[in-house]
Amino acid sequence: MTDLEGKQIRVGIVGTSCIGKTCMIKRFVENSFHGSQYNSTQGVDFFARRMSLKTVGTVTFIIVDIGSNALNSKMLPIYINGIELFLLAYDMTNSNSLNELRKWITVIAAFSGTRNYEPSVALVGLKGDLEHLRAVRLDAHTRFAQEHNIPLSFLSSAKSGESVLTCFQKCGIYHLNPDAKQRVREHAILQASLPPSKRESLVGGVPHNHPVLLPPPPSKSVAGGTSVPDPNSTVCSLQ
Ligand SMILES: Nc1nc2c(ncn2[C@@H]2O[C@H](COP(=O)(O)OP(=O)(O)OP(=O)(O)O)[C@@H](O)[C@H]2O)c(=O)[nH]1
Ligand SMILES: [Mg+2]
Repeated sequence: MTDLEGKQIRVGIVGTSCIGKTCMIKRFVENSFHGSQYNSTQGVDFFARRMSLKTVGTVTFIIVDIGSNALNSKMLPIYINGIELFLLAYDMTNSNSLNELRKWITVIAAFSGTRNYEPSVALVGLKGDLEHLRAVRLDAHTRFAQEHNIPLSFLSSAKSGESVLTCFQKCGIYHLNPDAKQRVREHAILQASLPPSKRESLVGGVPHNHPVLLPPPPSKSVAGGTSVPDPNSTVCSLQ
């Protein structure tokens, strides 16, 4: 691949049904949110967005939206083949959706073992705008991430747009910049070794004073359902 083409990263978003996976991707790719519609994803859908990342350059995110029913499908190995970054998603108003991620963690570990490569993994709590309905406390989120050695975690909302762009940016930098990856891992190990009262809290989707935090991007940040079509975005589907 030439410098002109830039880098590519294949991202898979997984989790149980109706937790907001597709909405999060659409917020990232199209900057849109259609709250009244729910069409369960069958098989997988593909989306793409190209953007520039600090310290990395131009990156095309190929995003595989994996329907929750894929977990029991014979096609699963094909759906997740080549995914370099998994976003393990749950709905923060539904504690069962966090527990359900254990199944995906087992699948990803088994698959990576057979392919001899290690994808990056991030934990993403969705529907962050529904704070009044929260069922998963921040300490449960953090404990889950530590228990499964997940170094990156976010709370986001497709509805408000909070932390959606940040999540993809930071995950992209983590995956593509070895120095950033090293710093995040050291930080995660340090955090895990501290007593809970000394750990950084998660605010606005990312840990405070995180070593690879970048300032939020100035222009493309999102708000309340506005749709800004992006010429660098595209979508297709495979079922
Ligand atoms: N309040 C709120 N609702 C959301 C948010 N994201 C998604 N929803 C709603 O949650 C429902 C499910 O959203 P989807 O994105 O289709 O869920 P999914 O995880 O892709 O579901 P499957 O394709 O069945 O696996 C829809 O009714 C959305 O309107 C959010 O950030 N805030
Ligand atoms: Mg979906």
